Amino acid sequence: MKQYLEFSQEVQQAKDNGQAIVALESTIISHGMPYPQNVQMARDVETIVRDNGAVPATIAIMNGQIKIGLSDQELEMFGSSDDVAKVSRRDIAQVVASGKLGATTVATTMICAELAGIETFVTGGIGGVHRGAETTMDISADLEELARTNVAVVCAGAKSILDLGLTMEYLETKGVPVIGYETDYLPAFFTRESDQLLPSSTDSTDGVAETMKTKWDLQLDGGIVIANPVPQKDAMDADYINKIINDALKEAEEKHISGKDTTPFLLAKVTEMTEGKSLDVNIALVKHNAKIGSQIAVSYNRQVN
Ligand code: PSU
Ligand code: MN
Repeated sequence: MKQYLEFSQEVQQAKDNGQAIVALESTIISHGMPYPQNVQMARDVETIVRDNGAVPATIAIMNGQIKIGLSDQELEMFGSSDDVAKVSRRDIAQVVASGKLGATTVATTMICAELAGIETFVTGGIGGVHRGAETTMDISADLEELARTNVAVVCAGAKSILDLGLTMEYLETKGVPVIGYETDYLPAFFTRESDQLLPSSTDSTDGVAETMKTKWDLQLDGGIVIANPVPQKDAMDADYINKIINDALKEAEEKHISGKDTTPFLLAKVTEMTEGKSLDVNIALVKHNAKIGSQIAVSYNRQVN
């Protein structure tokens, strides 16, 4: 297995020195945001992780290797190329074997982070149960991965392009803890709250790290969702963004968008229809997640060493 992993020098050094490391995904760069804001976001997030005492490891696939940590030049390539595959669990072997460029989703980044020995992962939003899943069966592989892979995912909840109620039901069935960070309700990405009351919440990053350690000490395999709402000053008006999301969903249906194209289509539509306003919010919340996630990673690292 190790033959497929290639650590950047920075991440290898962090491992050797026992420093806290934060995993970052690459699909958010290649399929989640437009160029060049995506590359700027990726660089800024890495800086925030470093400023908060951890080492960033952006994960992606290239030249038949799973890269743990990307150079500045590689970030630019993943952000600007339109020939990058969106890689979920089912696609990993093929993309690695073919030597092509692959961007890792939340599910795949969790798999690679676990292989690399990284327990904390920061992103924007997770995939979930899509609206209408009772007929389409479109349920993100991110949820199955959360059920089985031991990585904590710091996010701003999930977008209301998804059915948030069904997403919470699915996570409950699969035994995945969802911890609200300074919130009692599941954040809805662009807004601080949805109508989904969470089973637990905390305002302590040490407390989150303690729960991670305890869960895995108890051999309760699987991930943990830490739901960290978008900062108040950056949050969007719920009525405004929900109307746009509904219009985007309608257009996706009319155009018969399905499978792995659905989420990138909806993300791009929402960015377009808000004239970039949603992109600014997206970037703001990822940066906030990077700060809180790094603090969690540092605390976890201290507790296990
Ligand atoms: N949600 C976002 N931004 C994203 C994604 C989701 O707000 O970039 C990406 C993540 O990589 C996530 C993936 O893992 O989309 C989920 O895709 P799907 O719904 O096809 O499982
Ligand atoms: Mn899907």
